Amino acid sequence: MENETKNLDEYGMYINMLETGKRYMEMMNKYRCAIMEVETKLKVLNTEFSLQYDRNPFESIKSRLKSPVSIMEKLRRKGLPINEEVLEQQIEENLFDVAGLRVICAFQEDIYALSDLLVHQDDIQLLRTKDYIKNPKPNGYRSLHQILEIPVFLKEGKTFVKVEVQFRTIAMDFWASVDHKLRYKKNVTNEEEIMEKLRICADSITAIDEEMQKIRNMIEA
Ligand code: 0O2
Repeated sequence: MENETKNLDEYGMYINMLETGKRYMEMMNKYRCAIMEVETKLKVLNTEFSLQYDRNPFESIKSRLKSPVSIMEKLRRKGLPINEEVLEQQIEENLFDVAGLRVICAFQEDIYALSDLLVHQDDIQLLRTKDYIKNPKPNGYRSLHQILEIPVFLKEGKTFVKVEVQFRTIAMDFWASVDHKLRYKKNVTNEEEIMEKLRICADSITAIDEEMQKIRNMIEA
């Protein structure tokens, strides 16, 4: 493929463009604003929940802008042609997680309650859902991923921006962050055994999440 033949200097040139080019800084700023919009919406829902039900549906929110290196790696992984003329368009049309939020909830039921309230707001369009809670990945990964499109109002007018929101429980987040760290360990000889152990841990964590949910339901019955 054309992009696979590009050398590292060219790759570096695109990273530099994304880091310092005015056009790309403006593009990244749209994603930054979109993160702020969605975060505010979630915080508003959290406040309303705590007034009505005396509990917070989420414990914390983390957000991040995808780094230029990760953007370029993902475009390459998707096999998309990379050149200066189409770079901005390739990013906007094919990468849905440049703006990313991770919402950490105590209980599984709150994940669905919160995401339902969010995606039904009339300025939000839900573009895609990947429910890795109902359909876990083979390695045991669980999270609800949703791609939203929201309007961002800039001085030159309204623009629509895609944002990825990942919802998971505290326990799922613990598993995913340990899994993420282990992925970067090189020269692992017993990879299959480790994968199997991680999958077993993911299943145990799910069993605990389900028990915790039952306990809350008993308390609130
Ligand atoms: P980072 O640094 O977390 O952003 P698509 O968006 O459909 O084009 P993709 O990216 O494969 O393709 O979509 P998917 O599967 O919905 O989501 C990928 C993201 O989910 C990853 O982001 C991780 O954040 C998370 N994720 C998915 N599977 C796993 C897993 O097995 N373990 C862990 N720890 N996280 C996972 P990135 O792109 O890896 O990077």
